[in-house]
Parts: sequence; C-alpha cells; structure tokens
Amino acid sequence: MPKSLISGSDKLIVRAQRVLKHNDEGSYTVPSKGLYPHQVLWDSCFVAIGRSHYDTDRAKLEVVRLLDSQWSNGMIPHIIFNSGNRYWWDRQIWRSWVSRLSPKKMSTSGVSQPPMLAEAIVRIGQKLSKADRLAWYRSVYPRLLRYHMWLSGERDPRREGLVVQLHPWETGLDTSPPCMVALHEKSWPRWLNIFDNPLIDKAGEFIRVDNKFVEKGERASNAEALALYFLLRKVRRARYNSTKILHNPSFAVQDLTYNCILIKANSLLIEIAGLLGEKLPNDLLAHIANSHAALESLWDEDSSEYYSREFTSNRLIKESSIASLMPLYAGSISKQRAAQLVKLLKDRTSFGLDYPVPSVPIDSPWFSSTRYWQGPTWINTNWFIINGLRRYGFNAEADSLTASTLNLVNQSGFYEYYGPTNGSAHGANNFSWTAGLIIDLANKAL
Ligand code: 9WN
Repeated sequence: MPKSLISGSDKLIVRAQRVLKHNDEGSYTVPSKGLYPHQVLWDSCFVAIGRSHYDTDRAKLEVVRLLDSQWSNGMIPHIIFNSGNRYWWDRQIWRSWVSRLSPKKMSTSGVSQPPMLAEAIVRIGQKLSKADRLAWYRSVYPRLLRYHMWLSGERDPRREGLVVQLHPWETGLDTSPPCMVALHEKSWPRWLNIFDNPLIDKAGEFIRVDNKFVEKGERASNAEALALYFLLRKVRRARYNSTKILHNPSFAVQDLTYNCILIKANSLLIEIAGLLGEKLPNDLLAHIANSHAALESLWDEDSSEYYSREFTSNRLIKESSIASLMPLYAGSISKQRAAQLVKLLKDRTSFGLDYPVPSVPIDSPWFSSTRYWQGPTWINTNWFIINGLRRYGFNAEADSLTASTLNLVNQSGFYEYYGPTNGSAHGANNFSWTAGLIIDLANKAL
C-alpha cells in the first residue's frame, strides 16, 4: 500500500464518520439529506459495513430495521419511507398498501435491491466475540433465510440458478446501459421522444424534484425518468406480485450485478447456517448449486465479457458496463476468467481511466463522465471490484484501486459519483455509502 495513502487514512475515516453522523436518523442512515431522505436497502448495508468498524450496536440497528420492513412473502423492499413527502418517488407513488403482503406498520417501495444483507450481517459478525456473533446470527437468520428463499423461489421461475429483476431500480444501477436497452425494447412509450425537443425538455424540469438538489445533466434524463415511472405504475397495478408481472413483463432482466451479489450472499448464508448448525432447505440448495454454471451462461466468447440477460427472449444484452467486472466479487468464476476481467479493468481504452473505475467504459457510445450510472466512478462498485481482486489474489491491483479510491474521495469529498477522467465531484454531497465504504477501505489500508 503506498505511504501517502496510509498517512491520510485516519483523517479520512474521521471525515467519513462525520458524514454518517450528519445523515443519522437514530436507527437508520439516509443516503443523503435532501435528495434521498428515506432508508434505502443496499445503501444501509454499505453504511452498516462502515459502522461495523467503530459502532457494532449502531450497525446492527441499521440492518434490523431493514429486516423489520420484510414483506410476508420474504421480500425486503428497497425503500422504507419515513414521514414527510420530500422524495421524487414517494410513498404515495409506491402505495405499498396495495399489496396485502406489505408490512402494516411501514410504508415501503414494492420492489427490492441487490442482496447485500448477508455481507453486512457477516461484516458485523466478524467484529463480535464468538458468543455475541452466534447470538447476532441467531437473531437475524430466520428473516435472512426467508429473504433468500423469496429470491430463489419467486425470482427464479425457470429454476435455472439466476434471479430476475422487474424494474431497473432493483438492479441498483438504475440507468446503466443494459437496463436502458431492455427498457427501450419493451417499455418505452413512443411519445417520450418529444423530450428530444429542447423546449419541451426544459419544461419537464419543473416536475423534477431531484434536479432541485443535483445538476440536471448528472441525473436520469426526463425521458428515462418518465419511463421508470411508467414501469413503476405497471408493477404497482400487478400489486407487486412477481408471478403476475412475469406473466407478461414490461421489464425482466437477469441482471449481472444482482446475480453476482446473490452468489456471494448465498455463500455467506451457507457460512452463517453452518455456524448455527442449520441446514438450508433443498430448494434453495438446488438454486445455489445451479447458480455457478448459470453465471457462466452469461459469458460471451466473442467479446470476452459477461453480460446481463433479457429474461423473456433469453438473449444477452451485449452492452458493456461496470457489471462486466462484478463476477470478480461473486467469486465463483475460474482464475483464468478472473484474469481476463483484470485485463479489461486495466485497459486504457475501456475501464482503465485516471480515476477508475467508470460505470461505463470510455469506448462505449453511452459514456458520459458526469451522468449518473452512464460513466461516472462510484465508490460501491470500486469496493466490489477491490474485494473480488483480493479474493483471486490480485493484491497489487486491489492495493492500487484502494489507493486511487481513497485519494479520489480525499481530494474531491464524499460525493455520490465522480468524473473518471478528472476526479470531479457529482451527484449528492455527503453521500452515506461513499462514507461507509471509505471507512472499510481505509481501515484495511491503515
Ligand atoms: C431509486 C439511494 C439510491 C441508490 C441507487 C441509486 C439511486 C434511486 C433514485 O439512489 O436510486 O432507487 O432516486 O434514483 O441508483 O443505487 O440505492 O442512494
């Protein structure tokens, strides 16, 4: 690890803890005050990973509140709304109460997000004594297991080892090219093209809440935002019933990032169950057994890349994005494939930019250095890649990416995303997952 990095890390940790304090609502942390004023599933998991380094009790609360929002079918929703209507996709839009499966005491969204819970639970567990760890795992296991059974039971209808996402928001990488391509194919009202007219596009700004907090050019476009909204209405009309939606889906993608996170999460679930002396149900074991080969079916030999797959047509969505590097985190691919991904990561004509790792490679026609999931560098995806690199023994590459990630945040602040060519700061300031994951990375760099 470079010396410059080590000397700055302790100060960076203090600054990161300040960000989490700023966004602290007592038992949960909002992603950022203003733009995202509610609890969000994977954001809170990243926060819990950071908090586990200095306050395990508070980290546990973050996770327990997520588990408290569980629907009776096992789903953990991606947003838990607090009172107040300040978010652009608020409780009145989601209306979780249209489903009898939603919790009575909480208002939530009706879809989920990448399954980071197991990782957050284990990271907290690693900081506890053996007896406390077992008690912690025992307290969360039944709900974690039901969540994983919901994923494999409802979201893998063909029993092939991959789960399907029903809205780009479920992938966590909302507007990334594979999601937008799939949305365009099946759920893009033609009239949305009116936003190609700059005057109409300008008028559209008035109904946007997010643009009051963040530059217009850094967010989803008006057309994209409306397409996301129309899809939300469709899944709401089906009362968020996966089986019903999958009957004739307007968006159904076996998202690469989501499935890589699930493969890792299932391996952690097995670890927890083993410690508790529990046996996983056979259906779930069958799903897990299929998942490694199923991930390989997302590999495209011609381009030497993994991709997401459109569920109904069963066709790969051959759009390069940061997801292509996520199989490193899954940990189930061969060392030889991992080496191919490392080559891609370093390639100066695609992902190997000065402030890595861009969410879309620079040689993609989608690339924009400032627009949301269409080019900027995000800290959570860097964190996944760093963890994956270490798992496969690419320690020099992991150290180098850790150093560049810490230096980027040290230099530009705790933002939501960054320009991959110049390190410029974009999106929300004081962004919680940037802080949480920087605490994790910096602690390892100390
Ligand atoms: C919609 C909160 C969330 C993240 C997502 C990110 C963004 C929401 C939005 O913000 O999504 O879910 O309002 O655009 O894409 O990954 O969890 O930080």
